[in-house]
Amino acid sequence: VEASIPEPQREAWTKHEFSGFKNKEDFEREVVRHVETTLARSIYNCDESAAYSASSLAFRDRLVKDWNKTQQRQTFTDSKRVYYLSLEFLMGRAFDNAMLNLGAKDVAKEGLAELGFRIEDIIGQEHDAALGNGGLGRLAACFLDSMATLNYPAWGYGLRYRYGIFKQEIIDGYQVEVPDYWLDFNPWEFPRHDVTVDIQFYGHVNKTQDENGKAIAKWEGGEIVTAVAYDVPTPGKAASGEFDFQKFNNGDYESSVADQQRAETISAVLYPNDNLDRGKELRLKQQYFWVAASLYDIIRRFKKSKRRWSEFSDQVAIQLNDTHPTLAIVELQRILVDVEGLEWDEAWNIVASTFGYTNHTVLPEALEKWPVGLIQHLLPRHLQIIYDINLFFLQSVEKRFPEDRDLLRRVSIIEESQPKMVRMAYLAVVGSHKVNGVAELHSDLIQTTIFKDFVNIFGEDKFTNVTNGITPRRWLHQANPRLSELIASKTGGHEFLKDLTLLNKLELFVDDKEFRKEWAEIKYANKVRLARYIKSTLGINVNPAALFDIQVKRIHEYKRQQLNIFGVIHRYLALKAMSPEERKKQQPRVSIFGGKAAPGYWMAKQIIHLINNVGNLVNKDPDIGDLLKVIFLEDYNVSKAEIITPASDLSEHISTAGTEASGTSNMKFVLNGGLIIGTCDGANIEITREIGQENIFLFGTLSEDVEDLRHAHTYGEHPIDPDLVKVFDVIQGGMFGEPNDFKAMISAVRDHGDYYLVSDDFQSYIDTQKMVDEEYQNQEEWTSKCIRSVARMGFFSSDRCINGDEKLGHWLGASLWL
Ligand code: 4GP
Repeated sequence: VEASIPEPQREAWTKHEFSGFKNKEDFEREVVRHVETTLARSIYNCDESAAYSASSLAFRDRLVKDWNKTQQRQTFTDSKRVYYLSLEFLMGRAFDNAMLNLGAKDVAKEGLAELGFRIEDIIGQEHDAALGNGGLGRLAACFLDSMATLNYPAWGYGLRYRYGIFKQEIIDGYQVEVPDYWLDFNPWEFPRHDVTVDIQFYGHVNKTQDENGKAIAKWEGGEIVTAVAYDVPTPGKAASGEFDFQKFNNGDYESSVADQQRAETISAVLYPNDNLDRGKELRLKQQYFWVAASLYDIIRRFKKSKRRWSEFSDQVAIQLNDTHPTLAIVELQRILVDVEGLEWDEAWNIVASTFGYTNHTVLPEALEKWPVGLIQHLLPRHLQIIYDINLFFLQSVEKRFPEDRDLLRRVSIIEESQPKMVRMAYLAVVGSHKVNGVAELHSDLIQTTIFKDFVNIFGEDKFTNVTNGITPRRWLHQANPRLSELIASKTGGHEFLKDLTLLNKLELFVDDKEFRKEWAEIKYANKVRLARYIKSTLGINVNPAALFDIQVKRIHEYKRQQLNIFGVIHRYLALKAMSPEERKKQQPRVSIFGGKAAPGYWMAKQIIHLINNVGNLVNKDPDIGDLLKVIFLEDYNVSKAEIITPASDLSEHISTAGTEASGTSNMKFVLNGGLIIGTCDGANIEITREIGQENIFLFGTLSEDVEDLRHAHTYGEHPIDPDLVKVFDVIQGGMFGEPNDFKAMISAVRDHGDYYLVSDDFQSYIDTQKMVDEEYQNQEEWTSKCIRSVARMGFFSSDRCINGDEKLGHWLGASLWL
């Protein structure tokens, strides 16, 4: 390990090495010191915000010690590194997570109490780091947690957006977007102003020859934007080893003067689209800026080890989180050929064995394509390389399948459309050694639909499945501390947080009445907490004893919040038609919604509007009272999910079969002791396999029947479900406000082919909800189902995704990434 301090002076360093706080007194001293010095406040002048700043700095100091050691250890052992490239990291809050993963929350809690603060209030001061849209970004965050906990030498590379996903406000029932400036105080990052790299855009390519007649391409001119590195250490659960190396310095970087103005606009804002590609030039700029800077850093680290290029892919694994970083494939080829002087084939072998690609969706509107002309303009050399990659690829296909002319057109990286487009997913497949989907059904689907031809060309082994997972540290221990304690008391401590399969020990206690009672009490307390939150934010009283039915996720037609709200209207009409005696027998329910719509997604915004308008009427209806409440929670995000998830009795995962690649909130809800109503889609199928079909409420069309139904809608008769017609009638009659506002929603089902099969699935949805009501009456049995389900959720830890599955021979950690 390099170190700049000579041997004789090191003693002084060792003697004064900062060791972090160890106990309450130390912690308090650190907090007071930070308030007085770092924050420059006079003593006793400390509000909750300052207390948060100082406490998080105290933890950061401790964290960074471990982190430095980890870095040194990794440099020393010089083993293969994993680089996770993701344009989104939906991290949420860091403070609580850091306290828990360092095992020092009690110390902080007592220390803060002595200083005059409640730890919950201090935790609540932190701004979410919301640099992601939804599932894809949150998966990246869970993977970081797992990689840190499992001690992998891993880095996540992302963009430090100044504005994360917008803040959602609901005004008169409509979504309004407010910019989310989150960087006013962020103690968790380390700016590395000395680690900068110039990134080039535009310009032209100059082709010359060297003295041996070898062609040389030089990318010249254009515009330079300087990238500055920021480090954000991720604490793993009980991480760190006993290594005690000297700090190594990393001051060996060239600095350069940045054109601040332009640089800021590139990384200013996260594109707010989930499962949707918008093809904006600035987005392409963001992508290249980020992959070029990341590769620079990756190669810099590789070069330190003084190895040969042929060893690159033994030392470096780069995982592409969706196609957003696909330009990294082209950029690495460019660096190897143009800058390092390798032959094309040699370079390509290195490239294609370095990258792995994860696909997250089969929705056609989400598959990324860029106009050839745009790439030509912005990245002229890269376009040439893409054309060459495509040429050599198509030549190899032609050789193997000389008869099949149409195949070349189908698999070409260049789509011969007007304008011509670069198909990023195809480029990612061609340039990676492994391609995975995120749940079994999804991985099967990509192999039989969008990548079918590529399976023929490259063989089945290149394509695999890694079913998503979630980190139990955040999504059980942090979000549901009481449940975590109860589980620990029965399974032999908190070991299950690092080996989630240990949850299976809970099966022994399913019939234990006392245990069930404690379990139910915790669920009730979590519902009370959510009820209080609803009261404080919306002013609406909900009864915690009612069935809490929750659907929180991005608003999208394929996720079918419209099916849910139509079902709620159907329930309301049914209740209104009952006599007061009959009503008394009904199961009270609180229907809770939350989620953002992309600002330009008009239909999704209509859905939000309808939900709010239904709530407005139903919640004030004296005939209904506690029997039905309809809640739309504003600005759903990670920290709110931590309150919402533990409070569900039932959660909804009701996408049209074949559209939700995996889903991960389904896993979070079950892990927190809630049941699911869902379709046979994404990871719902594997959840069912694990927990047993008697513990889940499945309904609706199967994915293999979806295409036939769509065909029938378009070319045959498409009678709308009569109960759904009644729902449409009251909406159109103005029961929930101006009918015109909801015209498009209804017409999508009735007049435009019902692409998402809302009408087809309506009746089975209603029937299944009825079953839910009936089963909920038997609370003892319901609780047993919840416990059994949690006991069987071990498979869904994100640790399994990183480590691979024991039974399958560690195929992700060991052979896919590393
Ligand atoms: C999401 C998928 O929609 C979701 O099913 C999956 O669980 C998640 O990725 C993580 O794999 N996809 C996106 C997207 O967020 O933008 O494509």
